[in-house]
Amino acid sequence: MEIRTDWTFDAIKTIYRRPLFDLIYEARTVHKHYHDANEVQVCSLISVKTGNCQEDCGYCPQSARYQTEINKHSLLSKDEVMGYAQSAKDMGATRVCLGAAWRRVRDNKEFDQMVDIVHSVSQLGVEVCCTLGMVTAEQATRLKEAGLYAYNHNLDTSREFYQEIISTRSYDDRLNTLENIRQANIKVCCGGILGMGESEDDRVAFLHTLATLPEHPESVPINALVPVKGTPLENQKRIEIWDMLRAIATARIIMPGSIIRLSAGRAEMSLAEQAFCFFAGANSIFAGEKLLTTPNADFDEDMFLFEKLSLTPRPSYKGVIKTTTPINPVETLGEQSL
Ligand code: SAM
Ligand code: DTB
Ligand code: SF4
Repeated sequence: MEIRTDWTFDAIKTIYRRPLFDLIYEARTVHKHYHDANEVQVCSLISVKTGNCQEDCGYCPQSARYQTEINKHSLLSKDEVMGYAQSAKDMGATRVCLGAAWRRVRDNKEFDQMVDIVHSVSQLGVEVCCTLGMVTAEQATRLKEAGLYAYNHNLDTSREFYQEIISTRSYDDRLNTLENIRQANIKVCCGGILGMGESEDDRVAFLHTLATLPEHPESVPINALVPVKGTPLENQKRIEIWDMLRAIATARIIMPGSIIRLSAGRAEMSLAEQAFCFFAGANSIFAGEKLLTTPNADFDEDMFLFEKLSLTPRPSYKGVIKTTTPINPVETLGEQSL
């Protein structure tokens, strides 16, 4: 159960293909050695700049190339963002992710403003994550100095399938930004989307790429595609829960110390399906009425589920400690009760 970055594709495929109950049982065992077993982190998303993006990501309602019904707006003021961030904190979020529909960060006034926003939000005592597109090493360093905790930059799928979904940038562009973030000593948040029409091998290859990066991303968002009207993927069939579970459990086993975030797509999942995802190793959600542009799961229902499953919110800035004994072991029954 050591943390390894030398996984082979075949080893991961074997894990992924195991009988589902065996796969989840192993994932749960690994989970209990690396994480407080019944903790789930509550995060919040704020779309600080929405729409008009130059990229052509086939899943994304924010690309300027597609006709979608979103509320486009330029970069929000610091006061507006602080208002949303404070509400997110009040609701119980310990991590706030600021998303901008940019292809890449440019060294201009807007970036200066973004750096200032990061600084102020980090003063609230929440983990601040940003997702602003491609960044250089220098830009990453500026964000780090402003107090940025993590940067989200998804690989989204396998290298092979990537070009079917996006033509305006390459997989290597993504990897390059991830390296710049690492160099700046910012925590890496990198995951992907399931249900874009990729094959099982694409999913395994995607997980393989994540688990063989020089260091595992500390945070791995697993999104189920939200098909949005007007995007090329609007008619994609919803991913089956069984495939979500396999991907989450496999990610948990091969990247034991990472936080696996059950991200987009929860609004379409039943509470029982979501509970199953937590059991398979997911330990974070985005809460609040919206993701970036699409509706999210209902907050009251999230809290209801936490209560039913006796889950507690994970505090901010919590590191990972590997123990030799499971954290929160199930108490064994005494002789007399048998
Ligand atoms: N522009 C930046 C970038 O591409 O890195 C940041 C924002 S982008 C919206 C962040 C991530 O949201 C994408 O990498 C993708 O994984 C996810 N995403 C976007 N649209 C989605 C959709 N319709 N369903 C599920 N996930 C989606
Ligand atoms: C991630 O992997 N998922 C979040 C976060 N990182 C930025 C975004 C999901 C966006 C879903 C589509 C939307 O609401 O626009
Ligand atoms: Fe732009 Fe990011 Fe959407 Fe791609 S995923 S179109 S880069 S906002």
